[in-house]
Amino acid sequence: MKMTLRWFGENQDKVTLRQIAQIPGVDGVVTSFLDIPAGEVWPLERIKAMKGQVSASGLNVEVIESVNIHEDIKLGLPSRDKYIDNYIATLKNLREIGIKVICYNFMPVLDWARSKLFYELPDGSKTMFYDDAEIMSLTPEDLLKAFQDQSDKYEMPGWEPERLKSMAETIKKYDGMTEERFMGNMKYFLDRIIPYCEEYDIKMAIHPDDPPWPIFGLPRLIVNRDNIRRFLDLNSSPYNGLTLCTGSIGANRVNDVPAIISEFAAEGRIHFAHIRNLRFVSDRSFYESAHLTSCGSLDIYAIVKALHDNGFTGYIRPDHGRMIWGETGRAGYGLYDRALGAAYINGIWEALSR
Ligand SMILES: [Mn+2]
Repeated sequence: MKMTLRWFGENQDKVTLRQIAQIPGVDGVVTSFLDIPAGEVWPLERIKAMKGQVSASGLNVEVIESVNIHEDIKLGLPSRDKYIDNYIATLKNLREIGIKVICYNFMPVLDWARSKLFYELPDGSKTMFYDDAEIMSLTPEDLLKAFQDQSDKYEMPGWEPERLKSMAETIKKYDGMTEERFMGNMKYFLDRIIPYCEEYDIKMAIHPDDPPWPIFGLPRLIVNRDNIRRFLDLNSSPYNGLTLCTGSIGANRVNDVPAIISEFAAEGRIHFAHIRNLRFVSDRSFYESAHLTSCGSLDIYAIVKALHDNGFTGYIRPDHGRMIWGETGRAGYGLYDRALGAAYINGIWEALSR
């Protein structure tokens, strides 16, 4: 297991590489270029400069989160081939700096959703809150505006204003999109890129849908054990794998997260794990708690044990944390609570390994 922390890049993150390098047991960062629109080729010079900067801090960079998928690929439009070619060109450039895993998602139009980005808990810490009734009462435009109003001026990944400018039109294009056709579009994408991934030794790791049920009438498929199985069967190469996000899969209380991890880790299909805890307020309403099992509704010990006992050798990062000790910054991505999460997960791992 290799412990990492997400870092959003120069000028995109208050948390510095130096701070990350000082967290015990964190060897690397997971990063991206938020300003490059989906569908464009990532320039090799920028990739190399980023690698140089990360290495100078004594950290590795072997995971990219995310290289986003152009909407035309998800929609299965004729223009998708051009964007898939660009995706392959980006993979080729990322191979040059030794990238091993790409985290991505195949969520239509909208990425993750929350009703509050800085919900204050009784102890004064602030965290993200999801309330399904509230989300369902909003239009996608309302939600985008709510995100922008709350985000403390940071551009939220997946909610880039540029990408969402024509959100209503893009959502319309999904009219009549069936699950079968959507799965077919996933398969088309995978079958074209996976041979290159094998050649470049870069594993694809799809992130589950967050929350794991449809919002705004759009299909969302990476939501439970059976659908993950269908997805992995679309292309049986081990290079077609998962980012197992405990908070996304765990948001549906029917999902048995440790069992899902055990099954797919044993098959070598989990390449990257996002570990966070949630506390349910009701069935479809929760906030993101501190990582400890005792702080939330998920059994983080059982989750880490499921990875450990099934031979997981990939990357882990603590997922969202709360804002504590007066810290401000990018919602979910402060330094302190995530550092505590990394230390906690490292502690469980060490105990399991001894
Ligand atoms: Mn996640």
